[in-house]
Amino acid sequence: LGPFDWADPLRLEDQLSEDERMLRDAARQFAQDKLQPRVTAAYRDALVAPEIFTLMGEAGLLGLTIPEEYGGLGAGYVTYGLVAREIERVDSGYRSMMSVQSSLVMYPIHAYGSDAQREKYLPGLAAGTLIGCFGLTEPDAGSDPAGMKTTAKKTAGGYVLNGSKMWISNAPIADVFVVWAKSEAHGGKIRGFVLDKGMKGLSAPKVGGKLSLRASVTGEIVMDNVEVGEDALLPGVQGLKGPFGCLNRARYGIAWGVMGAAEACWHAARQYGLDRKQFGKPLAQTQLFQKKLADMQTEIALGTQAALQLGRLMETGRAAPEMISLMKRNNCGKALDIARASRDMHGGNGISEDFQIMRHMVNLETVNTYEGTHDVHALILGRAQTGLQAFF
Ligand code: TGC
Ligand code: FAD
Repeated sequence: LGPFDWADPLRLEDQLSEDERMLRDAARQFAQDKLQPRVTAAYRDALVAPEIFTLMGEAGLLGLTIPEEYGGLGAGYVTYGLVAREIERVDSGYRSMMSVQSSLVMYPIHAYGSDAQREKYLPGLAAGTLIGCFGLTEPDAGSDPAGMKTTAKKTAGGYVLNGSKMWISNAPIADVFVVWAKSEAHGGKIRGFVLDKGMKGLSAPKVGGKLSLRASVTGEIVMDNVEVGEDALLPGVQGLKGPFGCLNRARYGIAWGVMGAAEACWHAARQYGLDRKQFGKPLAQTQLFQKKLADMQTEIALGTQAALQLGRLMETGRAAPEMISLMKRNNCGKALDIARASRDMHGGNGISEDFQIMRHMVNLETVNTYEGTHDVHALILGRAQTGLQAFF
């Protein structure tokens, strides 16, 4: 038998290629050098920071899986996951900014777009000089996106869009809007459109009063008779599988990302327990404290190992959406439990911004909800194993 590394119990490190480790290390350095120093103030003051995109672009972190000819790195899904984990180790909001840009904006333009759309948008999105957002959710259609009310009506030269989207990450600072609407000309099927900031009738007011994910700006998208040409339509997909194809990638990234936030909370709890003495001994020398650390270590080891397996399946075209639901759901739920336990283990300090745990904990409430809630993914898995759908 070999040695045991408490921080990497199942030797995840040995299972990565040299290139994957190199890109992961570069992302870790970027996250610690450029994001960590600003996050406490960014969160407290809900600072809107478009420059994060150009910093990420310069570091090569946007559209990692997109081919090099469009400004990406042509990297694999394991690398994408490892990078998400490093960014979310700092803050879920920063990972959110990156995942929306990469999986929800660059991916559909690359996978479903025309050559002209790819050339127009992808290089700027990869560089972070253009910021993208993805509008699926509406005020009355969240878990049930098929209930959306946004419409696209055919005109002589294109379409006119009407409707509103709610809870859209990046929207108030976005240049490029990927929005999903029911198109009359396509039998009411859902189609994707790429809109540009400044179009007449298009606005993206900020959603205020957010107590979670405060380092990432969220908005509405209001479309009031927005006229677009035929060239705004994403030609390569129709139906809900369009947005879901993007969500598969983003949900997979979240399964890795939340493990970064969970690791940050776990390591902090361990160190706090070693440093702080009560009743004449370190907190970490109590049975209850050690049990909590062991639970964290176990869930993170299993969660990252399973995320790696899912990434390998994605890279070889063998991943199913239900696998992604399983991993998104479980890792988000476990990360939230770990953050809550770590908050508790820090005592009063656990509520202070200086210790960072409460920020992670409150962020993870959002991550557990967006991209399909914990319970909605349970229903997807329940349907897959019973053949009975329980949504309605
Ligand atoms: P259902 O009948 O299941 O499917 C309709 C059509 O869609 C296809 N499909 C998928 N295709 C690819 N991948 C998937 N994961 C797919 N899931 C479904 C399906 O094959 C079918 O295709 P077709 O050709 O037969 O028409 O649809 P339903 O209406 O019963 O759906 C129910 C449910 C619950 C599964 C689904 O609506 C759902 O997942 N709801 C959750 C909504 C959600 O995730 N919203 C996310 C919004 S974006 C966001 O949160 C971004 S936050 C990002 C950040 O800041 O980081
Ligand atoms: P609802 O669907 O109303 O759900 C409320 C509760 O009911 C949940 O607990 C849910 O699990 C439960 N529920 C729903 N249906 C059922 C059922 N059939 N059976 C049992 N329980 C059920 N969306 C985008 O399109 N783009 C974005 O960039 C984006 N960014 C976001 C950023 C933030 C900060 C947040 C908070 C959300 C974001 N979202 C985005 C929206 C997000 O995807 C939705 O909030 C999410 O899908 C849930 O929808 P809802 O809020 O309408 O909740």
